[in-house]
Amino acid sequence: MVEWTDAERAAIAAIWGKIKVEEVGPHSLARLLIVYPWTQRYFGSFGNLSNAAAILGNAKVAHHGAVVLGELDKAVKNLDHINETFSKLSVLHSEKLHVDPDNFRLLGDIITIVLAAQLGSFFTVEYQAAWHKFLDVVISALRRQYH
Ligand code: HEG
Repeated sequence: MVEWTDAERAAIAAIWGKIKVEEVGPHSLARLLIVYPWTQRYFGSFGNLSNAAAILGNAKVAHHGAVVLGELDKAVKNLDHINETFSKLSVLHSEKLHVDPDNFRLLGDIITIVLAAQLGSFFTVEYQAAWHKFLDVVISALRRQYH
């Protein structure tokens, strides 16, 4: 069971309040596909992913990026029950989508980089630490149903 300090809860809420899901989500997924090209293999139905410009301009990537990031809202609102919140999503990624779980960490790191660039000095080291812990718990919940 994860324990959160009041400062961590406040930091996660403050960061989440600043995140524009429709901007950060699409941009983060596009970066994942560009920086780690092997992740494209899961998105064969998304059309043209042949170069960075195509990925950045791909409407399916943008839409899915917003869906993925938007899902984190559930974790933010259920900090004490993240495993249960994501148990079905974990089964989906493991048994149906067969996503290598290492990719969750890569996406988490990319989201953090995009946030740092967008939030600038607001993203203090204390905030980064709380955000990193939050993503770690989310990632561990998504990995949970892998076996
Ligand atoms: Mg996943 C579908 C969330 C990482 C590949 N992902 C989904 C869906 C959600 C979601 C909410 C839609 C589920 C549904 O339709 O019922 N994904 C999600 C989160 C994270 C994550 C919260 C990590 C923070 N996903 C992730 C990674 C990959 C991936 C790292 C691959 C590199 N997701 C993936 C694919 C689909 C989803 C291929 C199906 C997309 C589609 O065909 O529409």
